[in-house]
Amino acid sequence: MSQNRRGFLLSASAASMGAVALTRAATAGSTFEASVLDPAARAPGQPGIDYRPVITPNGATLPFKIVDGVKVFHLIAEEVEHEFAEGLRAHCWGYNGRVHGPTIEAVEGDRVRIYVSNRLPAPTTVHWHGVLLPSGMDGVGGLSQRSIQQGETFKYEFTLRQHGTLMYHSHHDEMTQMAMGMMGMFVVHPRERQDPAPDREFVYMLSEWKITPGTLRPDPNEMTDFNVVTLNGKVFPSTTPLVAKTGERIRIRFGNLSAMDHHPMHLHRAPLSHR
Ligand SMILES: [Cu+2]
Repeated sequence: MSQNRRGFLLSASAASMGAVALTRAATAGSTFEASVLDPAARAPGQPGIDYRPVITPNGATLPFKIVDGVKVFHLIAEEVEHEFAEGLRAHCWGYNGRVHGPTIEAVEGDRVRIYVSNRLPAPTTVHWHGVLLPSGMDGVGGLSQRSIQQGETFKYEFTLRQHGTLMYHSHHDEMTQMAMGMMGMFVVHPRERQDPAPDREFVYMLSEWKITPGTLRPDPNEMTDFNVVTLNGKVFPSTTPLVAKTGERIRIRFGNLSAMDHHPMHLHRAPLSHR
C-alpha cells in the first residue's frame, strides 16, 4: 500500500468520524496528491469567478456555504408531491422538496461535505455515481455503510479529484427508490478554465417512470414497460425551453438514470458546429 493510498484511507475513516483536524493531519504526509487532498491548498471554487454556474431547466442548484475551506451542502431525502405536467401529479421521493434532487455543483479540488437527512418512511443512502471516492463514502447501503435510518443525518465528506458530469442517487433498495425519483446531477467543473468556455451550460437528468392512471405513486416494480419519460422530472409541455443567443457556445450535459432505456437526444432544427 502506498503512502498516498494509506493517507487516502485514513482521511476516509477520519471524515466518517467527523474529525476534520485528523483528516488534515492524515493527508499532510502525502506528497503527490497533497495539493488535491489538502483543502487548505485549494481555495473553494467560487461561482462567477472560477466557473459559470450551470442551468438546470425546471430544476435548481443546491446552495452551499463554506466552513473552514470546505463546501458544505445539505440534502434532505423526502416525499414530494411532484407535477410532471399539468394534470399529471404523483407522490414521489426526492430531495429538498424537488424531483429530481437539485444539481450539486463544485470545482475539481474542492473538499465537499454533504449532510444527508432522511425524512423518508424508509432507510436510504446517497451514492455518488462516477465520483472517485474514499472507501466508506460510496453510499452503498449494507456494503460501505449502514443505511441512514428514518430521522437520521449522515455526513459524507470527500475531496473532488476529477471534473465531469456526474450524478447522485439512492443506493438503498435502489430500484425502488430510484423509480420513485431519488436522483440528481453532480457537476464538477475543471479547476483550470477550458478554452473556449461555453457561454451557457445546461444540465439534464433523464428518467422513466411507470405511473398507472388513477394511482397516486410511481410503480417501482415495473422493469420494462414505462409510460412516462422525463427531462429533469418534467414532460412536455411543462419542459422549459433552452434559451440562448445566436452565436453562443452551448454545452448540454446529460445524465440518464432510467431503469432500462437509452435516450438519444436530437436538437431539432438547430444548426450545429461540434467544436
Ligand atoms: Cu449509480
